[in-house]
Amino acid sequence: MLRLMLTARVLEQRLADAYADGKLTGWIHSCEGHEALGGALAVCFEDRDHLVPHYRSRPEQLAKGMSVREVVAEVFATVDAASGGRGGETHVSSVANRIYGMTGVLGANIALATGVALASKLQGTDEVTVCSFGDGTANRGTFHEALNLAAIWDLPVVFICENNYFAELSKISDFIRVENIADRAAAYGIAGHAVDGHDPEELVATLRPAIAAARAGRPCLVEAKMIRRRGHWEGDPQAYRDAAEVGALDESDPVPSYRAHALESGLAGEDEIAAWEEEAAAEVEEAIAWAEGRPLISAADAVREVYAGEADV
Ligand SMILES: Cc1ncc(C[n+]2csc(CCOP(=O)(O)OP(=O)(O)O)c2C)c(N)n1
Repeated sequence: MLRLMLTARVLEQRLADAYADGKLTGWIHSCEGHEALGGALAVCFEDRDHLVPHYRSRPEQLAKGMSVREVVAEVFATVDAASGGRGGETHVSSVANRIYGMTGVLGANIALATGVALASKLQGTDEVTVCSFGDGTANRGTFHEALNLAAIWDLPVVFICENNYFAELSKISDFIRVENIADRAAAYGIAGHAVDGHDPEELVATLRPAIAAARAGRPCLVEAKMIRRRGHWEGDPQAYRDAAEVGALDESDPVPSYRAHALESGLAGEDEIAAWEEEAAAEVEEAIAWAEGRPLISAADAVREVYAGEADV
């Protein structure tokens, strides 16, 4: 778990640098602060399971089996990306890894995930679909509709709300009145669990039984509470966030804190962790250097295959 978290963190840092240096177009919605969920899912997913992610979910995409290079290809939108470069940072798909990217419409992925879970059930498989989304997205109608359908149809799906206390430029206290988004599960007759999203071990302790229950037809909602460490997008001046709050972020940083825990509890040694950090940095550097040299989709190809029967627009 720590190894994935270290890789995910250096990936975010180098992607932010590449964006600041004008090396890639589009956006970077930093996943800094969300790494523990990826670490936990890495040990909970089965290969046959599905992921319908949020856009701030790169650690989960790594957890589901995408390589750093595959993720970087998506973010740089090179022709090598699964979408051929049509998707970009926010719409990562990797059908080979059973990852079906979100659309530009927040919350649409919650309905899509419910459909994937329905397909798994109708086909008689024992696959689970994990669907992630933000706290702001938990106010969309699709969230409520999908949770209800999942409940009444006993679908194998785990909904994970990555509650990072912000939706774009708004604080959660401005748009949600309940303390735990997980409490909303009760309205649909499914289990809801609110957990520390900075602690991968606590996440595993919740997610393992949650995924097992979903596999047996009992869907649930997990709320992972975490803190968005950077702006909504890279370049966001965060004028809506006070300086003391930003200054205190390092006290709640999940990556160094789990690194320290791993050392203290003897799970890993300093040399081993340092080697992982070196390997992660090298892997990310290599992937970004590679992506910089790869072509982007041409304007003509960008619209090809968007609509059925319009291959030659
Ligand atoms: C239906 C819809 N409304 C608004 C937007 C614009 N928008 C993009 S990201 C975002 C914030 C989402 O916040 P949250 O779900 O908490 O995710 P986070 O950015 O915190 O990961 C908004 C409002 C959108 N893409 N789709």
